[in-house]
Amino acid sequence: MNDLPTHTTASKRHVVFIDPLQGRTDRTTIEIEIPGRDRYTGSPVGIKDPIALQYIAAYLEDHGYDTTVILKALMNDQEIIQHIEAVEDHLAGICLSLHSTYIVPGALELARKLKARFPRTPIIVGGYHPTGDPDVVKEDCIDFAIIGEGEASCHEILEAVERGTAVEDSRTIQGLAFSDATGEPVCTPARERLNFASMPWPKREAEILELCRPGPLSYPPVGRVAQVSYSRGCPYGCTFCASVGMWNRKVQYRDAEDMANEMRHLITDYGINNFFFCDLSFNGKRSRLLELCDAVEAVHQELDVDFGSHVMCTSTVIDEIILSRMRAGRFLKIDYGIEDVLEGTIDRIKSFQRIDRIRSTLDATNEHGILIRGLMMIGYPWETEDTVREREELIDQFPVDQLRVCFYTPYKGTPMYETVKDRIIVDMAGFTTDQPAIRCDGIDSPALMDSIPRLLKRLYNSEKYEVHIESKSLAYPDLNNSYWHYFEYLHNKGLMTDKTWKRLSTLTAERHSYIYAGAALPNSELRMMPG
Ligand code: B12
Repeated sequence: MNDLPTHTTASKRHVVFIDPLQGRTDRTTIEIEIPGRDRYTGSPVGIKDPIALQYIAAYLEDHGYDTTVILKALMNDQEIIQHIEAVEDHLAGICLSLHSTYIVPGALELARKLKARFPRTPIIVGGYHPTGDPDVVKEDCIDFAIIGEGEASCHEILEAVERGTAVEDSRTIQGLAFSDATGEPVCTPARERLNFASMPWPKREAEILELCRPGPLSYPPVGRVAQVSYSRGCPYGCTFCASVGMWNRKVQYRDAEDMANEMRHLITDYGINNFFFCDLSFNGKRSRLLELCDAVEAVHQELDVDFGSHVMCTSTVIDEIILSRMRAGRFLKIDYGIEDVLEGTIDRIKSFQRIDRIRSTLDATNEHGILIRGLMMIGYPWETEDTVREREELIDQFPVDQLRVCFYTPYKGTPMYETVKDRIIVDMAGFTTDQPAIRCDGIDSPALMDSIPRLLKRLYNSEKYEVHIESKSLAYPDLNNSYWHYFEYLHNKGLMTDKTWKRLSTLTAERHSYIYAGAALPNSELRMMPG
C-alpha cells in the first residue's frame, strides 16, 4: 500500500472514475474493441454507458464529493492525465473499473502512468474481475480493490485516506482487498448487500449517452440507449457465471415507480429511446416484473415518445401474462440464456433448464411479438467435432431472431473455474469470450472458431428462420423496421446470403412502409395473418 496524503483544502474532494474499455469512435457512436474478435459472434458491438461507475459516482456525490466519469474509448492516456490535472488540487482518488478480465493488462498500463504522475493519490479498482480475483492488488500501481458491491466500501476507504488512517482502517473496511507489507493480498470479510432501493440514480453524462447507440437488433432500431437497473443479483447459481461471487444470489429491487420515473427522466432530459436493463434475471420475481410493466406502460401513454427496453430473462419462469404485460410495457427484446441446444451440456451447467422448456418459451415469446436474442456458449471442456456438428443440425429448430454465441470462459471465482483451470490456453487478454480460452476434449481452437460463423449462417439462411420472420413480422408489423436494420447488418457481415437478405429485407421494408404510411396491410398480407 503506497504512502497516501491527508486532505486539508476546504473545497470538495474530487474522485475521477475511468472505464478502461477500448473502443473506436467517430464522435457519433463508440464501437467496443475486443482483442481476438476477428469474426462476428453476435457479441455486443455498441458501448453502453458505464452504469457501475455512475452508481458509485452518484453515491459519492451524495456524500459530499465531486466526481467525473471518463471513458478511455474517448481519450488517450495523455488526455486523461490532463483531465485529472485540472482537478489535482482536490483529487481524493482515481477509480478504475475492471468489469472484465481481458481489459486488465491495458488498465494496468494506464494505472502505472497515473500512479507515476499522481503518486500520492489512491488508485482503487473494482468490478467482476477483482471480485473473482483480488490478486490484482499485488500490482504496485493499485492501492485498493473493492470486492463486490462498490458504493459503501469505496466511500469508506476514501474517507480513511482522507483521515490519514488508511493503513489501520483498511483492515476493518468490509469488501476490501489490498496488499500488506509483504506484498501479499489481504481480503477483508464480504460486505452485507446494500439497500439498492435507497441508492441515488446513476450519475448520467450527456457526452457519453449521446454516443451510446442501440445494438444491431433493437426496438426502436435507431436512437440512444441507456443502461438501467431495476434489480441487483440473481437467484440462480449457474456454475459458469461470475454473478454468484458478486451478489451472493440475493436479489434486491428498487421501487417500480422510481424506476419508471428514472426512465421518464432519461427520455425527456437525455433523448433516450432505448433502455438496456443490466438486471441478471429480469423475470426473477413475477410480482415485481408486473409492477414495473404497469409503471412503464403508464410512462409510455403519458409521453408521445416511441421507446423500447431490452432485458435478460431466464427461460423457465415465463408465461402468457408476463409476456403480454411486457409487450404493453415496451419490453420489446428479451435475451434468453439458452447456453446450448444440447441436453448434455444443459445437464452439466444449468440443470434447472430443459431444452423443451426453452423451445416453448421461445414460441410463446414470438407469439407475443417480442424480439428474441438467444445467448449461447460453445467450447466447453467436453466439446468435440461431433457435438459441434450436432448443434449445427439442431440450431434452426430454435426460433430466435438473433443469436449470440461466445466461448465458454472460466472466470476465477466461478464454481466451474477450479475444475477446468488446467485447460486454460490464453493469458488474461484472451478472457474475452470471443476466442477459445480452454483446451477441449475433441476439437481444436481454429476449428472451434470456424464453427461460429457456420452456425450463425446455418440459422439465418435456413428456411425455418425465413418462415419464422415472415409470420412474426406479419403479426407484429411494428417490428419490421428493427428487422430490416438487422438484416442489413447481417448481410454486411456476410452472415446472410444475398438470396435470404433480398427476400427478408424486401418483405420487412414493404410491411414497415405500410404501417409507416399508417396504411393497413393489403388483403394479400392480411389473408396470411395467423388466426
Ligand atoms: C450488463 C453486462 C454487460 C453490458 C454492459 C457492460 C458495462 N460496461 O456496463 C454489455 C452487454 C455491454 C457487456 C459487454 C461485455 N461483457 Co458483460 N456483463 C454484463 C452483466 C450481465 C451485468 C453487469 C452488471 O451487473 N451491471 C450492473 C452494475 C451495477 O454492477 P457491476 O458492474 O457489478 O458494478 C458493481 C460492482 O461490481 C462494483 N464495481 C464495478 N466497477 C467498479 C469500479 C470501481 C472503481 C469500484 C470501486 C467498484 C466497482 O460496484 C458496482 C456497484 O455496486 C455481467 C454479469 C453476468 N452475469 O453476466 C456480464 C459480465 C460483466 N460481462 C462479461 C464480459 C466478458 C463482457 C464482454 C467482454 C463480452 C464480449 N466479448 O463482448 C463485453 C465487454 C464490453 C463491456 N463491458 O462493455 C463478464 C466479465 C467476467 C470477467 N471477469 O471478465 C461478465 C461477468 C459475464 C460473464 N461471462 O460471467 N456486458
